[in-house]
Amino acid sequence: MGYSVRECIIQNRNYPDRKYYVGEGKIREIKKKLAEANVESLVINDPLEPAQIYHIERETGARVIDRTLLILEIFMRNANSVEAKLQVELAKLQYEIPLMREYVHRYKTGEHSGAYAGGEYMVDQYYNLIKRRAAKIRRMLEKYRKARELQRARRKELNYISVALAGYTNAGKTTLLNALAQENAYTDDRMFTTLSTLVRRINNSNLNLLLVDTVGFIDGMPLYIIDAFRATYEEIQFADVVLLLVDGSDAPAEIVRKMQAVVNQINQYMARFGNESQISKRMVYVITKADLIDGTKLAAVLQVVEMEMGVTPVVISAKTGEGLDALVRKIMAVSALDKETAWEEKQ
Ligand SMILES: Nc1nc2c(ncn2[C@@H]2O[C@H](COP(=O)(O)OP(=O)(O)OP(=O)(O)O)[C@@H](O)[C@H]2O)c(=O)[nH]1
Ligand SMILES: [Mg+2]
Repeated sequence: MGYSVRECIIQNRNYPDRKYYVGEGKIREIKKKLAEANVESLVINDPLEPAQIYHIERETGARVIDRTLLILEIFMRNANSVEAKLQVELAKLQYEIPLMREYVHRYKTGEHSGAYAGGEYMVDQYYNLIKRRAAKIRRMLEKYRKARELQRARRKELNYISVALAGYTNAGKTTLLNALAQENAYTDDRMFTTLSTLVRRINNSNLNLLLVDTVGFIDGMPLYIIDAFRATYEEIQFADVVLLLVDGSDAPAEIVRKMQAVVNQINQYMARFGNESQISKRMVYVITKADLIDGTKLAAVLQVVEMEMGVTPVVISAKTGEGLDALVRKIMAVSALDKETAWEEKQ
């Protein structure tokens, strides 16, 4: 987000403090540091309870940005289509409603004063306004979802095989789409560069493959963000083949952690919205940025992934083109398998 980081503070605890997240002594220490260094914001790398945000802000006077709000800020900065903007706004409202409730509660019980000069009535009014806005956005997003559904049906009629580019944020999804479809979509070494889906046909006239770029995953992403982006994640749910991309230039343990985060979130999504559980059969694991890894590290990565995830990933570099042919072959094999299963199930 362009913040300059003054200091990182870590506290070892068995569990987070209910009131301040860190201990009471620690929060005073932080308060002192903030005042001395003239720092305005406190970023906390975990999602916080509304009451914790309230207490930390009240104690330190700093603006608290928890992990969820930071993700939302990045989303807000990067949303550039009408649909993505609405999705982010909805997620932001979902974030704010419980926080509002917390402040309203403190206000009503007299614990907090001044923040809502204008009185209880105004607060209630604002609260209702937020709820009405959220309902309105949901209705608008529903129209986009319907439109996507129609597009998918049309693609199916034309016998296209849809391939969703899913995976951790910054894994190289858009770069792969650019390489396979000779497209020029915007990529960047930052998180959540892509917030709108983009559908492109693969640049090979013999194959009816459609690539669908999607929003990346990150661990600790709350379900209501996934919820708000439902129309986007549906592209994964209904794809014939789902590529699960993870950055190969990370450490092996990090690669596994990211893969697990993505799989968990897709499973969470499917448990909520999906009615078929066979998505794992349609998944292809892809290790990206092979040009940044040497042979020894690659062997270590493959071993850890096979051991921990029980899968053999395809290794590619969108930059050099390495592994792209093998990936396309794998996609064709998985989609053929899918058709066979569907046929068998029908019998
Ligand atoms: N060296 C190397 N860099 C790559 C490769 N693929 C992607 N990158 C870089 O990785 C960064 C992220 O790439 P993107 O394609 O934007 O990643 P993404 O998965 O679409 O990211 P989000 O949309 O932010 O979730 C960019 O700086 C790319 O240039 C690759 O094969 N090799
Ligand atoms: Mg992208």
